[in-house]
Amino acid sequence: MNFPKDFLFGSATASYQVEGAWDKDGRTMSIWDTFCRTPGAVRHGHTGDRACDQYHRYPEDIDLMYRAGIQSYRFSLAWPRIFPKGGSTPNPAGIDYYNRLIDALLDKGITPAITLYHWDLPQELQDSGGWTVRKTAEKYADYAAFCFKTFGDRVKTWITLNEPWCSSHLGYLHGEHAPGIRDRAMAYRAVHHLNLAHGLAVQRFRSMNLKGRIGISLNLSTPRPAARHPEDLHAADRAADGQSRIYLDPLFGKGYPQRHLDTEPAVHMPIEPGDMEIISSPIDFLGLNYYWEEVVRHDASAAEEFVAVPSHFKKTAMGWDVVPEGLYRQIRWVHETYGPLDLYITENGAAFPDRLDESGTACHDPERIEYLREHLRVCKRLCSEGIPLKGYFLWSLLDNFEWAHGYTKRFGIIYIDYGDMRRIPKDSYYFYRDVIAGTEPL
Ligand code: PNW
Repeated sequence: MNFPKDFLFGSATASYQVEGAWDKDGRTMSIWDTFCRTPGAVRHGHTGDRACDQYHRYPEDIDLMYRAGIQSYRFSLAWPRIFPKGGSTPNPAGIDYYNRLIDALLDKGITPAITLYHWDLPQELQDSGGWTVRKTAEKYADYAAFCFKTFGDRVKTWITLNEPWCSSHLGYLHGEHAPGIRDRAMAYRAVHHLNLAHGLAVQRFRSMNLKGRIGISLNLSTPRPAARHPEDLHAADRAADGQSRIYLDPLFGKGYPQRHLDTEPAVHMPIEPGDMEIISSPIDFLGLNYYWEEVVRHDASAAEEFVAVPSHFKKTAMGWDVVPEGLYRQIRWVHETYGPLDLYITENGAAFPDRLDESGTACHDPERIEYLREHLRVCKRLCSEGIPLKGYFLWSLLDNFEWAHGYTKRFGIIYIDYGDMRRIPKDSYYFYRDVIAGTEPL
Protein backbone atom coordinates (compact mmCIF):
# COMPACT_ATOMS: atom_id res chain seq x y z
CA MET A 1 0.00 0.00 0.00
CA ASN A 2 1.36 3.37 -1.02
CA PHE A 3 0.19 6.93 -1.62
CA PRO A 4 -1.69 7.41 -4.91
CA LYS A 5 0.62 8.49 -7.74
CA ASP A 6 -0.92 11.95 -7.98
CA PHE A 7 -0.96 12.62 -4.21
CA LEU A 8 0.43 16.12 -3.66
CA PHE A 9 3.10 16.74 -1.03
CA GLY A 10 3.37 20.39 -0.09
CA SER A 11 4.40 22.75 2.65
CA ALA A 12 2.66 25.83 4.00
CA THR A 13 3.30 29.26 5.50
CA ALA A 14 1.43 32.56 5.82
CA SER A 15 2.45 36.08 4.86
CA TYR A 16 2.55 37.73 8.29
CA GLN A 17 4.31 34.74 9.82
CA VAL A 18 7.23 34.61 7.38
CA GLU A 19 7.57 37.66 5.15
CA GLY A 20 8.82 40.44 7.38
CA ALA A 21 9.47 43.65 5.39
CA TRP A 22 6.44 45.05 7.12
CA ASP A 23 6.96 48.60 5.88
CA LYS A 24 8.69 47.90 2.54
CA ASP A 25 7.58 48.84 -0.93
CA GLY A 26 4.30 50.42 0.00
CA ARG A 27 2.89 47.81 2.37
CA THR A 28 0.72 49.38 5.03
CA MET A 29 -0.33 48.18 8.48
CA SER A 30 -2.48 45.12 9.01
CA ILE A 31 -4.41 44.31 12.18
CA TRP A 32 -1.53 42.07 13.24
CA ASP A 33 1.00 44.93 13.06
CA THR A 34 -1.31 46.84 15.36
CA PHE A 35 -2.01 43.90 17.67
CA CYS A 36 1.70 43.16 18.08
CA ARG A 37 2.19 46.74 19.24
CA THR A 38 -0.49 46.37 21.89
CA PRO A 39 1.20 45.81 25.25
CA GLY A 40 0.59 42.29 26.57
CA ALA A 41 -0.96 40.93 23.37
CA VAL A 42 1.97 38.87 22.05
CA ARG A 43 4.62 36.99 24.06
CA HIS A 44 7.72 39.11 24.72
CA GLY A 45 6.23 41.86 22.55
CA HIS A 46 7.38 39.99 19.43
CA THR A 47 6.23 41.29 16.05
CA GLY A 48 6.28 40.09 12.45
CA ASP A 49 8.39 43.09 11.42
CA ARG A 50 11.22 40.83 10.27
CA ALA A 51 9.76 37.35 10.74
CA CYS A 52 11.82 34.99 8.53
CA ASP A 53 12.56 37.78 6.06
CA GLN A 54 11.14 35.61 3.31
CA TYR A 55 10.38 38.82 1.43
CA HIS A 56 14.11 39.02 0.69
CA ARG A 57 15.11 35.38 1.07
CA TYR A 58 12.45 33.55 -0.95
CA PRO A 59 14.96 32.19 -3.50
CA GLU A 60 16.73 30.31 -0.72
CA ASP A 61 13.45 28.98 0.67
CA ILE A 62 12.35 27.83 -2.77
CA ASP A 63 15.68 26.13 -3.26
CA LEU A 64 15.22 24.30 0.04
CA MET A 65 11.76 23.15 -1.05
CA TYR A 66 13.14 22.05 -4.39
CA ARG A 67 15.87 20.00 -2.78
CA ALA A 68 13.33 18.21 -0.59
CA GLY A 69 11.15 17.43 -3.59
CA ILE A 70 8.26 19.48 -2.17
CA GLN A 71 5.72 19.71 -4.96
CA SER A 72 3.55 22.60 -3.87
CA TYR A 73 3.94 25.71 -1.73
CA ARG A 74 0.90 27.06 0.07
CA PHE A 75 1.53 30.71 0.97
CA SER A 76 -0.73 33.67 1.58
CA LEU A 77 -0.94 37.13 0.07
CA ALA A 78 -0.72 40.14 2.35
CA TRP A 79 -3.79 42.18 1.42
CA PRO A 80 -2.14 45.49 2.56
CA ARG A 81 0.78 44.84 0.17
CA ILE A 82 -1.60 44.60 -2.76
CA PHE A 83 -4.13 47.23 -1.73
CA PRO A 84 -2.41 49.57 0.76
CA LYS A 85 -4.75 50.88 3.43
CA GLY A 86 -7.42 48.53 2.11
CA GLY A 87 -8.07 50.98 -0.70
CA SER A 88 -8.78 50.25 -4.33
CA THR A 89 -5.52 51.39 -5.92
CA PRO A 90 -3.21 48.40 -6.40
CA ASN A 91 0.42 48.71 -5.35
CA PRO A 92 2.74 47.66 -8.21
CA ALA A 93 5.68 46.89 -5.89
CA GLY A 94 3.61 44.50 -3.78
CA ILE A 95 2.25 42.78 -6.86
CA ASP A 96 5.75 42.54 -8.26
CA TYR A 97 6.89 40.67 -5.15
CA TYR A 98 4.24 38.00 -5.56
CA ASN A 99 4.91 37.77 -9.30
CA ARG A 100 8.57 37.09 -8.57
CA LEU A 101 7.68 34.53 -5.91
CA ILE A 102 5.22 32.72 -8.19
CA ASP A 103 7.60 32.73 -11.16
CA ALA A 104 10.49 31.46 -9.05
CA LEU A 105 8.32 28.60 -7.76
CA LEU A 106 7.18 27.66 -11.26
CA ASP A 107 10.79 27.79 -12.46
CA LYS A 108 11.57 24.99 -10.02
CA GLY A 109 8.44 23.03 -10.86
CA ILE A 110 6.74 23.86 -7.55
CA THR A 111 2.99 24.50 -7.76
CA PRO A 112 1.85 27.68 -6.01
CA ALA A 113 -1.28 27.37 -3.86
CA ILE A 114 -2.47 30.78 -2.70
CA THR A 115 -4.38 31.59 0.45
CA LEU A 116 -6.03 34.97 -0.11
CA TYR A 117 -6.60 35.76 3.54
CA HIS A 118 -4.50 34.43 6.40
CA TRP A 119 -5.52 37.05 8.95
CA ASP A 120 -3.63 40.21 7.92
CA LEU A 121 -6.57 42.53 7.32
CA PRO A 122 -5.62 46.10 6.32
CA GLN A 123 -5.88 48.19 9.50
CA GLU A 124 -8.10 50.80 7.82
CA LEU A 125 -10.76 48.15 7.18
CA GLN A 126 -10.65 47.30 10.87
CA ASP A 127 -11.08 50.96 11.69
CA SER A 128 -14.31 50.92 9.73
CA GLY A 129 -15.63 47.80 11.49
CA GLY A 130 -13.53 44.86 10.29
CA TRP A 131 -15.40 41.60 9.84
CA THR A 132 -18.36 42.86 11.85
CA VAL A 133 -19.48 44.87 8.81
CA ARG A 134 -20.70 43.69 5.44
CA LYS A 135 -18.54 46.18 3.59
CA THR A 136 -15.42 44.20 4.52
CA ALA A 137 -16.77 41.12 2.72
CA GLU A 138 -17.42 43.24 -0.36
CA LYS A 139 -13.94 44.77 -0.23
CA TYR A 140 -12.52 41.27 0.14
CA ALA A 141 -14.37 40.09 -2.98
CA ASP A 142 -12.86 42.95 -4.99
CA TYR A 143 -9.41 42.15 -3.64
CA ALA A 144 -9.89 38.45 -4.47
CA ALA A 145 -11.07 39.21 -8.01
CA PHE A 146 -8.05 41.44 -8.55
CA CYS A 147 -5.74 38.59 -7.45
CA PHE A 148 -7.48 36.08 -9.72
CA LYS A 149 -7.00 38.46 -12.63
CA THR A 150 -3.39 39.31 -11.78
CA PHE A 151 -2.02 35.89 -10.84
CA GLY A 152 -4.61 33.48 -12.25
CA ASP A 153 -2.69 32.89 -15.47
CA ARG A 154 -0.12 30.96 -13.41
CA VAL A 155 -1.86 30.08 -10.14
CA LYS A 156 -4.46 27.31 -10.34
CA THR A 157 -5.12 26.60 -6.66
CA TRP A 158 -6.93 29.20 -4.54
CA ILE A 159 -7.92 29.13 -0.90
CA THR A 160 -10.31 31.93 0.01
CA LEU A 161 -9.86 32.04 3.80
CA ASN A 162 -7.64 30.35 6.32
CA GLU A 163 -9.43 29.15 9.43
CA PRO A 164 -12.21 31.74 9.62
CA TRP A 165 -13.05 30.36 13.09
CA CYS A 166 -9.76 31.79 14.36
CA SER A 167 -10.62 35.16 12.85
CA SER A 168 -14.10 35.27 14.35
CA HIS A 169 -13.61 33.50 17.67
CA LEU A 170 -9.99 34.09 18.60
CA GLY A 171 -10.14 37.60 17.14
CA TYR A 172 -13.56 38.84 18.30
CA LEU A 173 -14.66 36.51 21.11
CA HIS A 174 -11.57 35.43 23.05
CA GLY A 175 -9.43 38.41 22.11
CA GLU A 176 -6.32 36.24 21.73
CA HIS A 177 -5.77 37.20 18.11
CA ALA A 178 -6.06 40.50 16.28
CA PRO A 179 -8.11 42.63 16.60
CA GLY A 180 -8.22 41.48 20.25
CA ILE A 181 -11.93 42.06 20.86
CA ARG A 182 -14.08 40.17 23.39
CA ASP A 183 -17.68 40.48 22.26
CA ARG A 184 -19.94 37.56 21.44
CA ALA A 185 -22.35 39.46 19.22
CA MET A 186 -19.47 40.88 17.19
CA ALA A 187 -17.87 37.45 16.84
CA TYR A 188 -20.97 35.99 15.22
CA ARG A 189 -21.36 38.94 12.89
CA ALA A 190 -17.78 38.19 11.87
CA VAL A 191 -18.69 34.53 11.25
CA HIS A 192 -21.35 35.55 8.77
CA HIS A 193 -19.29 38.16 6.97
CA LEU A 194 -16.35 35.79 6.65
CA ASN A 195 -18.65 33.18 5.16
CA LEU A 196 -20.10 35.79 2.86
CA ALA A 197 -16.62 36.95 1.81
CA HIS A 198 -15.75 33.38 0.91
CA GLY A 199 -18.92 32.89 -1.14
CA LEU A 200 -18.56 36.19 -2.98
CA ALA A 201 -14.98 35.29 -3.92
CA VAL A 202 -16.07 31.90 -5.25
CA GLN A 203 -18.72 33.62 -7.39
CA ARG A 204 -16.22 36.13 -8.74
CA PHE A 205 -13.82 33.29 -9.54
CA ARG A 206 -16.51 31.38 -11.48
CA SER A 207 -17.61 34.48 -13.37
CA MET A 208 -14.06 35.00 -14.67
CA ASN A 209 -13.93 31.54 -16.28
CA LEU A 210 -10.41 30.91 -15.11
CA LYS A 211 -8.78 27.53 -15.16
CA GLY A 212 -8.14 26.38 -11.64
CA ARG A 213 -9.72 25.29 -8.41
CA ILE A 214 -11.03 27.17 -5.43
CA GLY A 215 -11.75 26.08 -1.86
CA ILE A 216 -11.38 27.12 1.75
CA SER A 217 -9.25 25.93 4.70
CA LEU A 218 -11.07 25.22 7.94
CA ASN A 219 -9.83 24.16 11.34
CA LEU A 220 -12.56 21.90 12.57
CA SER A 221 -13.12 20.58 16.02
CA THR A 222 -14.66 17.12 16.07
CA PRO A 223 -14.16 15.95 19.64
CA ARG A 224 -14.20 12.33 20.72
CA PRO A 225 -16.71 11.17 23.35
CA ALA A 226 -15.14 10.25 26.70
CA ALA A 227 -17.12 7.01 26.73
CA ARG A 228 -19.33 5.15 24.31
CA HIS A 229 -22.44 6.19 26.23
CA PRO A 230 -25.36 7.81 24.44
CA GLU A 231 -24.92 10.96 26.58
CA ASP A 232 -21.26 11.34 25.71
CA LEU A 233 -21.93 10.62 22.05
CA HIS A 234 -24.51 13.38 22.12
CA ALA A 235 -22.04 15.66 23.92
CA ALA A 236 -19.44 15.04 21.20
CA ASP A 237 -22.01 15.77 18.53
CA ARG A 238 -23.00 19.06 20.18
CA ALA A 239 -19.33 19.96 20.56
CA ALA A 240 -18.91 19.93 16.78
CA ASP A 241 -21.44 22.77 16.33
CA GLY A 242 -19.58 25.87 17.46
CA GLN A 243 -16.37 25.40 15.49
CA SER A 244 -17.22 22.93 12.71
CA ARG A 245 -20.90 23.13 11.74
CA ILE A 246 -21.03 26.91 12.10
CA TYR A 247 -18.72 27.00 9.04
CA LEU A 248 -19.42 23.70 7.27
CA ASP A 249 -23.21 23.72 7.31
CA PRO A 250 -23.71 27.03 5.49
CA LEU A 251 -20.92 26.11 3.06
CA PHE A 252 -22.86 22.99 2.07
CA GLY A 253 -26.28 24.61 1.90
CA LYS A 254 -27.61 23.54 5.28
CA GLY A 255 -27.80 26.99 6.90
CA TYR A 256 -26.42 27.76 10.35
CA PRO A 257 -26.83 25.08 13.05
CA GLN A 258 -29.90 26.42 14.82
CA ARG A 259 -29.50 24.48 18.06
CA HIS A 260 -26.10 26.14 18.46
CA LEU A 261 -27.44 29.64 17.78
CA ASP A 262 -30.22 28.97 20.28
CA THR A 263 -27.58 28.73 23.01
CA GLU A 264 -26.23 32.15 22.02
CA PRO A 265 -29.09 34.54 22.89
CA ALA A 266 -27.04 37.69 22.34
CA VAL A 267 -26.32 36.59 18.81
CA HIS A 268 -27.99 37.83 15.67
CA MET A 269 -26.68 36.66 12.30
CA PRO A 270 -26.83 39.63 9.89
CA ILE A 271 -28.20 37.54 7.02
CA GLU A 272 -29.60 39.35 4.00
CA PRO A 273 -31.72 37.76 1.29
CA GLY A 274 -29.56 35.65 -1.01
CA ASP A 275 -26.61 35.37 1.38
CA MET A 276 -27.01 31.67 2.09
CA GLU A 277 -27.03 30.89 -1.64
CA ILE A 278 -23.86 32.92 -2.12
CA ILE A 279 -22.15 31.15 0.78
CA SER A 280 -23.04 27.72 -0.55
CA SER A 281 -21.63 28.34 -4.03
CA PRO A 282 -20.03 25.00 -4.95
CA ILE A 283 -16.32 24.69 -4.15
CA ASP A 284 -13.77 22.42 -5.83
CA PHE A 285 -12.11 21.13 -2.68
CA LEU A 286 -12.15 21.50 1.06
CA GLY A 287 -8.93 22.17 2.96
CA LEU A 288 -8.60 20.89 6.51
CA ASN A 289 -6.04 22.09 9.01
CA TYR A 290 -5.61 19.39 11.63
CA TYR A 291 -3.46 19.55 14.75
CA TRP A 292 -5.22 17.67 17.54
CA GLU A 293 -8.43 16.22 18.88
CA GLU A 294 -10.25 16.93 22.13
CA VAL A 295 -12.28 14.69 24.41
CA VAL A 296 -15.66 15.76 25.80
CA ARG A 297 -18.25 14.29 28.11
CA HIS A 298 -21.86 15.01 28.87
CA ASP A 299 -22.64 17.78 31.36
CA ALA A 300 -26.28 18.74 31.70
CA SER A 301 -25.42 22.04 33.36
CA ALA A 302 -23.39 23.32 30.39
CA ALA A 303 -25.13 25.45 27.76
CA GLU A 304 -24.40 22.93 25.04
CA GLU A 305 -24.41 19.91 27.35
CA PHE A 306 -20.71 19.12 27.05
CA VAL A 307 -17.42 19.86 28.80
CA ALA A 308 -13.86 19.09 27.75
CA VAL A 309 -12.05 16.33 29.61
CA PRO A 310 -8.31 16.38 30.29
CA SER A 311 -6.48 13.56 28.55
CA HIS A 312 -3.33 11.52 29.11
CA PHE A 313 -1.98 11.99 25.58
CA LYS A 314 1.50 13.13 24.80
CA LYS A 315 1.53 16.91 24.25
CA THR A 316 3.34 19.19 21.83
CA ALA A 317 4.98 22.46 22.89
CA MET A 318 1.60 24.12 22.28
CA GLY A 319 0.08 21.83 24.92
CA TRP A 320 -1.94 20.14 22.16
CA ASP A 321 -2.55 16.37 22.38
CA VAL A 322 -0.90 14.17 19.78
CA VAL A 323 -3.84 12.17 18.38
CA PRO A 324 -3.27 10.90 14.83
CA GLU A 325 -6.43 8.78 14.96
CA GLY A 326 -8.33 12.04 15.44
CA LEU A 327 -7.30 13.00 11.92
CA TYR A 328 -8.67 9.71 10.67
CA ARG A 329 -11.97 10.23 12.48
CA GLN A 330 -12.32 13.85 11.40
CA ILE A 331 -11.72 13.17 7.73
CA ARG A 332 -14.11 10.24 7.69
CA TRP A 333 -16.75 12.38 9.43
CA VAL A 334 -16.36 15.21 6.92
CA HIS A 335 -16.43 12.80 4.00
CA GLU A 336 -19.49 10.98 5.26
CA THR A 337 -21.37 14.12 6.31
CA TYR A 338 -20.58 16.55 3.51
CA GLY A 339 -18.87 14.54 0.74
CA PRO A 340 -17.94 13.23 -1.62
CA LEU A 341 -15.59 16.10 -2.28
CA ASP A 342 -11.86 16.42 -2.88
CA LEU A 343 -10.06 17.00 0.39
CA TYR A 344 -6.64 18.37 1.19
CA ILE A 345 -4.86 18.59 4.49
CA THR A 346 -3.80 22.21 4.11
CA GLU A 347 -1.97 22.20 7.47
CA ASN A 348 -0.61 19.56 9.79
CA GLY A 349 2.48 19.62 11.95
CA ALA A 350 3.72 20.25 15.45
CA ALA A 351 5.80 22.56 17.61
CA PHE A 352 8.48 21.05 19.83
CA PRO A 353 11.25 22.73 21.81
CA ASP A 354 13.87 22.37 19.08
CA ARG A 355 17.48 23.33 19.61
CA LEU A 356 20.46 23.27 17.26
CA ASP A 357 23.10 20.68 18.04
CA GLU A 358 26.56 21.79 19.23
CA SER A 359 27.94 22.19 15.72
CA GLY A 360 25.13 24.64 14.97
CA THR A 361 24.49 22.92 11.64
CA ALA A 362 21.91 20.29 12.54
CA CYS A 363 18.70 20.05 14.51
CA HIS A 364 17.46 16.75 15.81
CA ASP A 365 13.69 16.66 16.14
CA PRO A 366 12.66 13.02 16.61
CA GLU A 367 9.31 13.98 18.15
CA ARG A 368 8.30 15.94 15.07
CA ILE A 369 9.35 13.05 12.83
CA GLU A 370 7.17 10.72 14.90
CA TYR A 371 4.26 13.15 14.75
CA LEU A 372 4.56 13.51 10.99
CA ARG A 373 5.05 9.79 10.44
CA GLU A 374 1.88 8.91 12.32
CA HIS A 375 -0.25 11.55 10.63
CA LEU A 376 1.08 10.69 7.17
CA ARG A 377 0.27 7.04 7.86
CA VAL A 378 -3.31 8.06 8.53
CA CYS A 379 -3.37 9.93 5.20
CA LYS A 380 -2.13 6.86 3.39
CA ARG A 381 -4.74 4.72 5.06
CA LEU A 382 -7.55 7.13 4.14
CA CYS A 383 -6.39 7.08 0.51
CA SER A 384 -6.33 3.30 0.50
CA GLU A 385 -9.91 3.30 1.78
CA GLY A 386 -11.02 5.36 -1.19
CA ILE A 387 -11.39 8.74 0.54
CA PRO A 388 -10.61 11.47 -2.03
CA LEU A 389 -7.75 12.94 -0.03
CA LYS A 390 -5.61 14.57 -2.69
CA GLY A 391 -2.70 16.07 -0.83
CA TYR A 392 -0.93 17.13 2.34
CA PHE A 393 0.64 20.49 3.20
CA LEU A 394 3.02 20.33 6.10
CA TRP A 395 2.91 23.18 8.60
CA SER A 396 5.42 24.55 8.41
CA LEU A 397 8.28 24.88 6.00
CA LEU A 398 10.06 27.25 8.38
CA ASP A 399 9.98 28.15 12.03
CA ASN A 400 8.01 31.37 12.07
CA PHE A 401 5.98 33.95 13.96
CA GLU A 402 3.46 31.84 15.87
CA TRP A 403 0.86 34.57 16.44
CA ALA A 404 0.23 35.31 20.13
CA HIS A 405 3.18 33.04 21.02
CA GLY A 406 5.61 35.13 19.01
CA TYR A 407 8.77 33.23 18.10
CA THR A 408 8.62 30.96 21.15
CA LYS A 409 7.01 28.06 19.26
CA ARG A 410 8.81 26.35 16.40
CA PHE A 411 6.71 24.42 13.84
CA GLY A 412 9.28 24.34 11.02
CA ILE A 413 11.05 21.45 9.36
CA ILE A 414 13.69 24.12 8.79
CA TYR A 415 15.18 25.87 11.81
CA ILE A 416 15.51 29.64 11.69
CA ASP A 417 18.29 31.37 13.54
CA TYR A 418 16.52 34.67 14.20
CA GLY A 419 19.88 36.37 14.73
CA ASP A 420 21.34 35.97 11.28
CA MET A 421 18.26 34.44 9.57
CA ARG A 422 20.21 31.29 8.73
CA ARG A 423 18.06 28.35 7.56
CA ILE A 424 19.09 24.99 8.98
CA PRO A 425 17.16 21.92 7.81
CA LYS A 426 16.04 19.80 10.75
CA ASP A 427 16.09 16.01 10.69
CA SER A 428 12.36 16.16 9.87
CA TYR A 429 13.19 18.00 6.64
CA TYR A 430 15.21 15.01 5.45
CA PHE A 431 12.52 12.67 6.70
CA TYR A 432 9.86 14.50 4.64
CA ARG A 433 12.17 14.49 1.62
CA ASP A 434 12.44 10.70 1.88
CA VAL A 435 8.69 10.27 2.35
CA ILE A 436 8.09 12.25 -0.83
CA ALA A 437 10.72 10.22 -2.69
CA GLY A 438 9.07 7.04 -1.46
CA THR A 439 12.25 5.77 0.18
CA GLU A 440 11.07 6.26 3.79
CA PRO A 441 8.73 3.45 4.74
CA LEU A 442 5.98 4.89 6.91
C1 PNW B 1 -3.22 27.67 12.66
N1 PNW B 1 -6.19 27.52 18.44
O1 PNW B 1 -3.49 28.51 13.74
C2 PNW B 1 -2.83 28.66 11.57
O2 PNW B 1 -3.45 28.47 10.34
C3 PNW B 1 -1.36 28.83 11.42
O3 PNW B 1 -1.11 30.12 10.94
C4 PNW B 1 -0.67 28.54 12.74
O4 PNW B 1 0.68 28.86 12.73
C5 PNW B 1 -0.89 27.06 13.02
O5 PNW B 1 -2.27 26.73 13.03
C6 PNW B 1 -0.27 26.58 14.32
O6 PNW B 1 -0.88 27.16 15.41
C7 PNW B 1 -4.16 28.18 14.88
O7 PNW B 1 -5.78 28.09 19.47
C8 PNW B 1 -3.89 28.95 16.00
O8 PNW B 1 -7.19 26.79 18.46
C9 PNW B 1 -4.55 28.73 17.17
C10 PNW B 1 -5.52 27.74 17.23
C11 PNW B 1 -5.81 26.96 16.12
C12 PNW B 1 -5.11 27.19 14.94
